[in-house]
Amino acid sequence: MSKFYITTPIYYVNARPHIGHAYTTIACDTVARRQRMLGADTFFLTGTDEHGQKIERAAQAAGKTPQQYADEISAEFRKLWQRMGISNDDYIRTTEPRHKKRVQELFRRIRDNGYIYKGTYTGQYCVSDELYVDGAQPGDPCPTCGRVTETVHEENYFFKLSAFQDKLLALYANPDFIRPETRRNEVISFVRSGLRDLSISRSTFSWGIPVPDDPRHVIYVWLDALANYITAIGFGSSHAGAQEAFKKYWPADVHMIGKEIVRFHCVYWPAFLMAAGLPLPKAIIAHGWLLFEESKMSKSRGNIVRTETILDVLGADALRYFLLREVVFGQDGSFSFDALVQRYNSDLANGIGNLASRTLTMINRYFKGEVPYPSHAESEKPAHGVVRDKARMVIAECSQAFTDYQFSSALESIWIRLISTVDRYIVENEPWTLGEKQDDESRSRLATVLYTSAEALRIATALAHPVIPDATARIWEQLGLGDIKKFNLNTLTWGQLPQGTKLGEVSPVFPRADKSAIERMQQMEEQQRGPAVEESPTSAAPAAPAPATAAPPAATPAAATNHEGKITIDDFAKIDLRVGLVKVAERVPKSDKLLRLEIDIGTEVRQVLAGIAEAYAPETLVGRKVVIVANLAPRKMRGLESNGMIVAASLEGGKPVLASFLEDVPVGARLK
Ligand code: ME8
Repeated sequence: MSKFYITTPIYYVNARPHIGHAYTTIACDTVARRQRMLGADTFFLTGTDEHGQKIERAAQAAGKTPQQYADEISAEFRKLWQRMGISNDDYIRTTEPRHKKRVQELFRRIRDNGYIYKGTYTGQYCVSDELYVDGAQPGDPCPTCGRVTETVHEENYFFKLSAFQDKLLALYANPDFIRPETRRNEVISFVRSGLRDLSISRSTFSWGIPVPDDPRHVIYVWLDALANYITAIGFGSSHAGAQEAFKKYWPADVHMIGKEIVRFHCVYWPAFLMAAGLPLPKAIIAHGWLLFEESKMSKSRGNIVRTETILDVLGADALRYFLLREVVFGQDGSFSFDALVQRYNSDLANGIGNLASRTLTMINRYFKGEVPYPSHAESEKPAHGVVRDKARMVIAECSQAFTDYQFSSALESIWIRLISTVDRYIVENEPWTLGEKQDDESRSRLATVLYTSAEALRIATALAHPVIPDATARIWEQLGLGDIKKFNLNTLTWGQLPQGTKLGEVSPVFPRADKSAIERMQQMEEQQRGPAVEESPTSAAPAAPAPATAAPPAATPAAATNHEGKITIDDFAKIDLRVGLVKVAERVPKSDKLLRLEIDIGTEVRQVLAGIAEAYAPETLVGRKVVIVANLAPRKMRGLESNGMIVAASLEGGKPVLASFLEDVPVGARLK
């Protein structure tokens, strides 16, 4: 029996799941279900990525320990996948002991093979992407998300990535390793431009897996996270069963990911594996982004759609079908409630749902619920042969499209070529008219038309099962065929529907949705858009906040002042004042007054420009706690973006004095 191992990315627990995460998970689930139907011993893995600075900060902002925080959000992902009937075989969390031990083993192996050395990293880092941004200068944005990078200066362990440049390029010669082609070309040109060694530990925070024999360091979160693909199936375990599983399933057949994490999967991951002497995954498939309101759906942009809303109103199959049919896999695609409901009605309610209910209802009515015998002479006529030929063609086309991960083409083939053809065929042959006649010829034609329709329905149902598992399982039962899970897709050919099969109870699988479905979903989303657990957006995000200036005291926004010059407590609450910790301070070239600061405000590090250079030497500020107005609109000064304002006493004719605290206060604490 062949095996098939497929993985989703493990999702960060810094925010709740949305339909962007569901998209990858649904695509993998579809592939896994299809592989099982083809008889492969399939293993489908998903899980959550719980370590690193990003999670540590998100937990801090939520007032929880990182472990509490990770437990809560990881449970939400798990619950959602269960509710959606996702068929994963395991769910890995990077905070589990099994994972931690095995990651340390991987680190050891790479080190023992001579690919790890100690050094010092000074450079820029993007916490949101957990990415070292080579060649960037302080204040530069992250090339991936556009947020301002933070300056990191610390002792680290380095991985000799540069030693793998040629081996990686040789690996990419296989056109199937990275798909689609555009992503492969990007990776090739990135690697050709030269690889620098990669820092694979951090020593300035502790939320991670300790480096073996040197627990002052934690392992870089991407090495920790990527390793899930092998730790979950038993790498590094001393148990015989786990070792067997690893031997059986590794290497993975497919890592499916979004396009923004291609570099980690296509460059770092194979290099880590080569360094450890382990086999490489067979393919990495990168899909595009789901857009909502014109930009990438993401927690930081605040434009997410929750999966639960769609499940409540239309069900999981509707979402699965919509995402895989509407978005060309590999490209970006837009989500809208209008388009979702339109697709649902046209393809599911009026398409396969209607085909099933009318075909099966007529078999009930005219043949007492038993699949009729088609007449041989009648079925040889071209009118019926059209459907049979289309069905044969669609079986072949669909198989190719699924193999190429072209879900939308596979579904297009089933719906446009097969289901529409049968719909037309039924209309042209008017079985309801034939059903009123009792002569032999009419009975024989009626039997052939209904057999042909039911057989085409069976084939469409089997082919669509991996995409819309619930509805197709029900149609299969209604066709009297039992449990669809037992059906082997390799055997699918025209004419297998046993004549005389007794139908199951017929009931509609996709009731039509009316216009109110759109409004209901929109309302549900609006109600949910309260305060989220997510990081707040920064300069790159369209709804960018915070701002900056020199050092005047926190000004009261004019709009908040009433006619007596007083403001209400609610007005004051609009100002997001927070305790920040200065991480980096330096003079802005050609300015006497301005300093450029990087300030940790608990949830993120902000670049702020402050006119305090005449009062404070930059080196005296690093490590000092300050008060910052965190929700001013960003402002540019001397070409640099300032994202926040430091609060200071502004003295007439004197130098500004920074607001500070006598007691110790945690970074990120709000002033109110
Ligand atoms: O990157 N459109 O986790 P993450 C399409 N922990 N797919 C989307 C999407 C969107 N708008 N938003 C999210 C991480 N995704 C790391 C991965 S793997 C070893 C570590 C999907 O929570 C897509 O698969 O940011 C994307 O790659 C993934 O979620 C990112 O999830």
